[in-house]
Amino acid sequence: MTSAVFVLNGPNLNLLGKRQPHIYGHETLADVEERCRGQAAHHGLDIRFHQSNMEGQIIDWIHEARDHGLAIVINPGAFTHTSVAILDALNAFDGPVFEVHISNVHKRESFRHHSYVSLRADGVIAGFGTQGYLLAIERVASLIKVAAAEADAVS
Ligand code: CA2
Repeated sequence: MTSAVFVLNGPNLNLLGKRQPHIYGHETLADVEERCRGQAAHHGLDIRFHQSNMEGQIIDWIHEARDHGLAIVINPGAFTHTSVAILDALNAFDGPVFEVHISNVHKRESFRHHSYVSLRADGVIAGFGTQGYLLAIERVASLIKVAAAEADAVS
């Protein structure tokens, strides 16, 4: 059964707000989760918010989203630039996928300029700080409203 927006976070994002605030800001991941939940609730959407430092765990959550996910918002962390396995898992998910990066990866080292996940993502947000997560949820909500209006129109 499809019911929630999956917000997935990759390695080291558990350190958000605790190190490197000049790059990633002062908010913790718990703060981001709370804001995402508020934004989603405003649109009547549920959230499943997860973080893992393990590639396989992220892949398992993507598989879970195949049955229970309306959309995936993912900040894959450094796996963005390395993981064909996460790309393959996302390719097996049918709904919208939005890739979020807190920092502007294109302004950083060249190894951050390539993303495997972008080959699947329907949209990419980078450099908007943690607000990027909220913008992605906003986009998911718009897509769901349009789909519901189209379904109404044909019924
Ligand atoms: O800008 C982003 O959101 C990134 O996905 C963050 C990844 C990085 O490898 C990507 O190139 C861009 C790193 C996440 C590490 O997060 C930390 C947060 C605070 C302190 C240390 C690491």
